[in-house]
Amino acid sequence: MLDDDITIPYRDLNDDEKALLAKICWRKQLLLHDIQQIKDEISQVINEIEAFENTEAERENPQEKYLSIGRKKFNMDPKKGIQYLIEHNLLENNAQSIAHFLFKGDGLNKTAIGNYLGERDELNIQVLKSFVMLNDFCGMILVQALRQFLWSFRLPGEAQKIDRMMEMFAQRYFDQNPAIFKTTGYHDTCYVLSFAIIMLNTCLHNPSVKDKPTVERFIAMNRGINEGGDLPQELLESLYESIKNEPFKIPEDDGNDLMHTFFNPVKEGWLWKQGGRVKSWKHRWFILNDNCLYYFEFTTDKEPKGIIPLENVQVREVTSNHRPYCFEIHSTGSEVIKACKTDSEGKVVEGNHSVYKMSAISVEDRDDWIRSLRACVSDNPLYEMLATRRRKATKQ
Ligand code: 4IP
Repeated sequence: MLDDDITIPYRDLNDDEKALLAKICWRKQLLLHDIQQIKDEISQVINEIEAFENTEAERENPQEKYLSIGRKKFNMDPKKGIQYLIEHNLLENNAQSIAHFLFKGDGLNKTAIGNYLGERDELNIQVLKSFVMLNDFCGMILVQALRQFLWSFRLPGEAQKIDRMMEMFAQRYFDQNPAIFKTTGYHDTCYVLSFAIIMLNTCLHNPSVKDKPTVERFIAMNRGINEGGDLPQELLESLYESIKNEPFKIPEDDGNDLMHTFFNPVKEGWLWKQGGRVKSWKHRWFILNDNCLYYFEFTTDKEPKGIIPLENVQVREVTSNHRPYCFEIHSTGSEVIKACKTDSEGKVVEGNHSVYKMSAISVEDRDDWIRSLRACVSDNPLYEMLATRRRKATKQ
């Protein structure tokens, strides 16, 4: 008998033993094959039973079937889906019932929920109100409340819609946590702070943002937003820590809308830039940060060759006979764009450009630059919206 612990090399086996071993291996193969076959048959039977049970359930309970069709319709066209569910008595024709359905969200696509909640019709606005009211933010720190809210649907891409949704969020949070802010029914502070948190999230967790804000900078950025006064330092510190330790989870998107660019505004890379007076093209390394566009001769340079503050400018796609994938930063008036650069003698001088024409390396790269720049220029509707609120919150 062979001891379990002793391994005999194959070459030391005699012919009978080799034949026996071959037989055993073959049997094992057959056995494994049979086991696999049995497994396949079992899973087929399970599938058939499940399919049978589902049809039975639908036959017995047509509501289930209508509900499933209604959800699919909603995901393709939210209004039609809601209409369908109302017609089949699965929803009452009122804002509360619809809001409950969206809040539960079973089987619903978060983009579709966001689109429905963002519509301007009276019913949709009422549904949005009820939806926000279903959230319980009592005693939550603002970051937690934002996490919950921004995870329940995907914010749509239009500034007006985002504004309306964030406005209702801020009002609800304020109503449930009045002690945190000044007590005059004033929720602009909460609105401004919510966006400050969203931006902090981008800065801390977007790998292309090199200059990570410290807690002191975050506190300084939020000076005066509590009706002209400051929010408690401990509050701002706890918001900062929460975002630092755990980034926001936002529902997947197609990466092609305003909110996406707002979350990811920073970019860097090589571009060709045309001169202002002399129209030569130069290969420059660009960094987009803090609402400014910087360009350098080499990626390792400490000092930029030029700085373009993104104020009173717009960005557009253009064509050029000399280079492909061009876009332009142009002034909103007819004046020269405010910018500074280092001249050939190393002196800092004003720029001469009424447009900055750039050429990217591909269509995608050009479109990405245009998107990222637009998210940073101060006429971005989201920045406008925020600036208005900030003025109200700081009582300027
Ligand atoms: C220069 O051309 C470069 O293109 C400069 O770019 C540009 O300055 C100059 O614009 C342009 O005359 P030459 O080197 O052929 O003389 P860079 O500074 O990146 O080297 P900008 O303002 O684009 O930085 P004008 O406006 O000074 O002519």
